[in-house]
Amino acid sequence: MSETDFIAPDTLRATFAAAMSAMYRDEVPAYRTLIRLVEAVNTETLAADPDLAAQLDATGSLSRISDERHGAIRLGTPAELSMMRRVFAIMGMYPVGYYDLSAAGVPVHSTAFRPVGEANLKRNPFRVFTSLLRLDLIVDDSLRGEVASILSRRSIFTTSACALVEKAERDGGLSATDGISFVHEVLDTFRWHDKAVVDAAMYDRLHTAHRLIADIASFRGPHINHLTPRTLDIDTVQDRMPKKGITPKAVIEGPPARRCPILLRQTSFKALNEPVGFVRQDGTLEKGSHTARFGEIEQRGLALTPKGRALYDDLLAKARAIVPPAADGSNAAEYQVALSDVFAAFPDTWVEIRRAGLGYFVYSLTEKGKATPASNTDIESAIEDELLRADPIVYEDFLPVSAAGIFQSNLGESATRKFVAGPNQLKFESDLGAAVLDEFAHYSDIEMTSVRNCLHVLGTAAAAE
Ligand code: OOG
Ligand code: NI
Repeated sequence: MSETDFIAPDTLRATFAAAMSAMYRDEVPAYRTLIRLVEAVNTETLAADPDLAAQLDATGSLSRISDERHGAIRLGTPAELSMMRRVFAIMGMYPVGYYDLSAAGVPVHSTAFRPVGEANLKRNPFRVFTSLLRLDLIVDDSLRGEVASILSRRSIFTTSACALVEKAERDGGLSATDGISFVHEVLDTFRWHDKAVVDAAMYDRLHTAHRLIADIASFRGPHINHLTPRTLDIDTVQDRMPKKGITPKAVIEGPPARRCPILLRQTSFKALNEPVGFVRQDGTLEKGSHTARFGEIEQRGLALTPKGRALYDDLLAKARAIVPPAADGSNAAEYQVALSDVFAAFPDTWVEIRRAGLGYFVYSLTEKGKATPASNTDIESAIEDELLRADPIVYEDFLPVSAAGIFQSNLGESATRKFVAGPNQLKFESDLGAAVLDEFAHYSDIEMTSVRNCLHVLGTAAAAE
């Protein structure tokens, strides 16, 4: 079979994302309600803000908004993580970034599998925040051994999924027919199981060690724990959630509301308490429940440079020191005020942000620029003369403090504890079987490529920048 006969990884990812969304909509009805609300607010926002609509259109990202989402899973073993990497690679999703959640009291470290490259992101931006349990953070030796042994007994991928991964790797792709089976088989790994693989006593021990350990080790597979649509106005969706019978968490994670959105703002609704059957030694079931699956929304803004990110991290830390956000949301209003005050130090016009080198932008020639005879000018003058336009590059990744806030809001205050271990990216990468990609290098590449495409106006001066 020649390469052109293979189904495109982008098509597989889009098909998979749609199938996952349909499955989650069936499994978690509140998610269906949330999707409808987000779609309505996005339509209203675009109608009320023609500039935003025009900007999204000019950068070719308008059409991706409505099917934009991410999901999250938590894996138990290095073997699961490395196989997951191979599965995602077939759908054009690669590990980007390393997130250490141990500092926030969550015994996992994570990456996000996502498409890289502008064209692939535009085709379908689906990504999966993927965490791996850090067994070394379970202090009780005997429990650690038991968790390892429970996890070693499960296989989270179907036999056909594994066979298709090997076939795709061997041949360099999958036929359309194999691609359809692949999506179907892989989806199975993300399914919810209402029957646990442990008895109630073991579940309680795991749960006492950490709720997340119980979530990871008690089931046959790593059920998708949330899916997150992208909204263009998170504050409005947050306000309207209660009217639709959904209770959001009190604080929106990330930067405050601003004229120029940066990075990522996220909020979620509380995880559901779902009936589960625990399995006794003799195979009979005992009734219980488990809390894991939730819904989330996010608003994405400008990708920041290392300089911009350092400023963001610094301001966020300051705001959190002034008003440490309580897990029960009781000081949410004070926290929002502190956050907005502190973030006054972050410029809030695109021009200032760009000139200060705080964010990444994609440059393109305007109609006037295309019609102008070749010149040799600098970026600032070309923008002033309306030969060039600069559009913000959207942040495609995640934020560790926000992720920790999302984890915490679903784990309850009692689960808040600090682990002494620090980040361990090398161990994570060795378990993954690959290095994670550097997010900054990726945005910088997109920016540099766009500058090179404007050489007609900018001349050789820009190429050297
Ligand atoms: C993942 C939480 C992180 C986000 O959007 O920051 C996340 C999890 O709960 O497994 O999804
Ligand atoms: Ni999320």
